[in-house]
Amino acid sequence: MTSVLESSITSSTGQNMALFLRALRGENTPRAPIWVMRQAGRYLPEYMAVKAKSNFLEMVRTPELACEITLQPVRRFPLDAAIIFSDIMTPLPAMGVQVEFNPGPQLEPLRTKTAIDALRIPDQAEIAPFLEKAIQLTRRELEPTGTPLIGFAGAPLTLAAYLIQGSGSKEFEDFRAFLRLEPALAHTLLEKLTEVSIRYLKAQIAAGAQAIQLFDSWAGLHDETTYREFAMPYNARVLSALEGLAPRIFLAVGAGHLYHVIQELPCEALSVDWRTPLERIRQLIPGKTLQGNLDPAALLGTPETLERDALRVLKSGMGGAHVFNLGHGIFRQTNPDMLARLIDIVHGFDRTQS
Ligand code: 1CP
Repeated sequence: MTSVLESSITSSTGQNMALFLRALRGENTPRAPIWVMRQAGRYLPEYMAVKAKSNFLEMVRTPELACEITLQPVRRFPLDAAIIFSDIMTPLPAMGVQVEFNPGPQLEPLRTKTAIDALRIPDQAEIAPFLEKAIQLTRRELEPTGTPLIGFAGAPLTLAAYLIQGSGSKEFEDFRAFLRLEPALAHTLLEKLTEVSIRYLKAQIAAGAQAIQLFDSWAGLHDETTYREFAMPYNARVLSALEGLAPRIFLAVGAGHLYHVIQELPCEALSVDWRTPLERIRQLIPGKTLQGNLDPAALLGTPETLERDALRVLKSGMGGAHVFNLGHGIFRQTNPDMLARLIDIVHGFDRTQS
């Protein structure tokens, strides 16, 4: 494994990296720090080279491999943060749920009282010891540059979507039906997922994660009443359990109709997808760090359209703390050179002059 030290000496990362944590603390930094959701993954040839010799679960469960893959994007690009290579499904096997990936998660749908009652709530140390090890290894490797490392988990209702549906889905209609047909069972499941997520995130922070992101990737499926009942209390519990331990980023995808509800959540930063302009959220929730929100498709355009789109996001992030990111994960067709270009644009944008 090459050390990140070599690549860092020539970059100004030591100074830049701290920017990410400063922005999460609410500082209106002179330039926006940038990292990218799914920055480790299939658009990188070096990721595909590891993947050719291994499979996804083995990569997640082998600390040396997870560390290596986490470092790949920060070696190649001057990113302002790393995110540990794992998955939102990682805590499920310790609860007694078997998960396979092809390439998305596949599991036995969990829809009966017996199956939900049988779910275990493992001790913190039992949930993902391999992930704790991967975080420790990665922190050691990142030490020379000071690049902060992000830990993450799925929001309880997003995890429940996969558990009840049994896989990814466009509409998640079986899951949405279940919330109507078996609300009490859904709450029992969400209670368990909340407790495990708290332990899972505390374990990541104890191992060295310097910020955490809670991914509510399927928030946009729900109307406000459903979201208030099945998502908000659990999101609030996970986030408040981490108060003071590490800065908290909350991501909701497709949630333009929910921000007036989401704004009640205890977190330092809100990650916004590309459908809602940042300035609208800034107006609604002044004082909160905003993360986002370039359409990942902007990286599939030309260098000129990328610059136009990125500058629009940078301007829209003014007026408060901003962490530049995509609105959701990077597409696997993305040419890595376009990401390099985006980082240049973000790093070249002086927020004190604009
Ligand atoms: O074959 C492969 O290469 C596996 C593809 C893959 C990868 C690279 C999966 C399967 N997960 C991951 C890594 C991953 N997953 C990361 C890595 C860290 C980084 O960002 O660099 C993260 C943060 C996740 C989180 C994750 N997994 C989310 C939340 C983020 C999001 O995109 O909304 C979700 C919904 C998942 C489930 C999942 N795991 C994998 C896939 C393809 C999916 C989506 C499945 C679907 O809904 O169809």
